[in-house]
Parts: sequence; C-alpha cells; structure tokens
Amino acid sequence: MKRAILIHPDPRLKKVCAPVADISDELRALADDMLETMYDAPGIGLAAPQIGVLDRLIVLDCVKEEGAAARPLVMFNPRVVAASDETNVYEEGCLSIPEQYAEVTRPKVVDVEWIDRDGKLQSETFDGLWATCVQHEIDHLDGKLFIDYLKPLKRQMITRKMQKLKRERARA
Ligand code: K1U
Ligand code: ZN
Repeated sequence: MKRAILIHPDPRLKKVCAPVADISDELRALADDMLETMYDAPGIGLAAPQIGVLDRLIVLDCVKEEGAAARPLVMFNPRVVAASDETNVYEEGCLSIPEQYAEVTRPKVVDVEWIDRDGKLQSETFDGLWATCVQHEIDHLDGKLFIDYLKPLKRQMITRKMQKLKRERARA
C-alpha cells in the first residue's frame, strides 16, 4: 500500500527514531509499503519518519541505469560504522522537500551495518550515490534534513517555500 509522504516542516521529521527490537511480519509489510511509496514517488530512498512512522527503518535503491536490475535494500537499525576522510559533493533532493535541491558535502565512502528483513546482521561498503543516499536516509532517523547542512538564510528560504506549498495543497 502506498503511503502519504510528510512535507517539511513537520514535527515528526525532527524526531530521533527508536530502534526496532524484533523484525515482525508487520515491520516487513511496512518496509514493502515504503518501497512501493519510494518507487512511485519516484525516489532513490525513503525513511520511515517520512511516512510518519518513528522507527529506525530505511529503504533505498540507487540503480538508475535504464534496463538495469533493481536493487531494493531494506535496512532496520542502520548505522555508519566507518566513514572516509575523502568527501563527495552531491546535489541532494528530498521527497519531503519537493523540487528543492542543494549541494551537500558528505564522506565519499561509508561502511554501514544493518539488520535485514530476515533479522540477519548485514554490512556493506557504499560509495558514490549509494553512500550519499544511505547517509541522507540515516540522517532522517536522527531528525536531520539535508537543508540542515545549508546556511540559515537558504534553509529559511526553502522552509518558507514548503510552508506555502503546504498551504496551497491544503486549499486544493
Ligand atoms: O529521502 C528522500 O527524501 C529520498 C531522496 C533521496 C536522496 C536523493 C538525492 C540524494 C540523496 C538522497 C530522493 O530520492 S529525492 C528524488 C531523487 O533523487 C530521484 C528521483 C528519481 C530518479 C532519480 C533520483
Ligand atoms: Zn529525504
């Protein structure tokens, strides 16, 4: 089932999410809903707080090449365990901040550990767009948005645009 994506500003997007204890069928169904919502948007990632669920769960699929096989990843309790000194600049977007983009600098390579949908501990090294995306999604679990890396004036400008968008959507 496709879920509605929260738009910034929303207090639920500022909360630190709680770790999940056991990987239940209910959590697996939630992950499936998030993948459906992400692909439909379309996006390359989605974090549970973006649909109003304050659990540490993210999904991502950064395969963008036409005709290439999809690689949906579901991560419960993801954490960055190591990050490179080398950084990468990427023009990020966010499904909770539609049509706004800005350059963000992050570590280029990260080692991430997570629990998969079968309850098994997984780890992988991510580079390039995958590294950017997984860090962006883990930030969501800590109540952090990509605009929090920007200068206050730029952040304020984007927030005002989003407030206007939400007013217009509420009227429609
Ligand atoms: O977390 C989110 O809001 C999803 C976000 C992830 C992201 C994008 C760019 C850099 C870091 C993290 C998005 O998916 S925005 C949409 C997007 O980037 C995209 C959409 C369609 C095709 C390709 C990219
Ligand atoms: Zn986002």
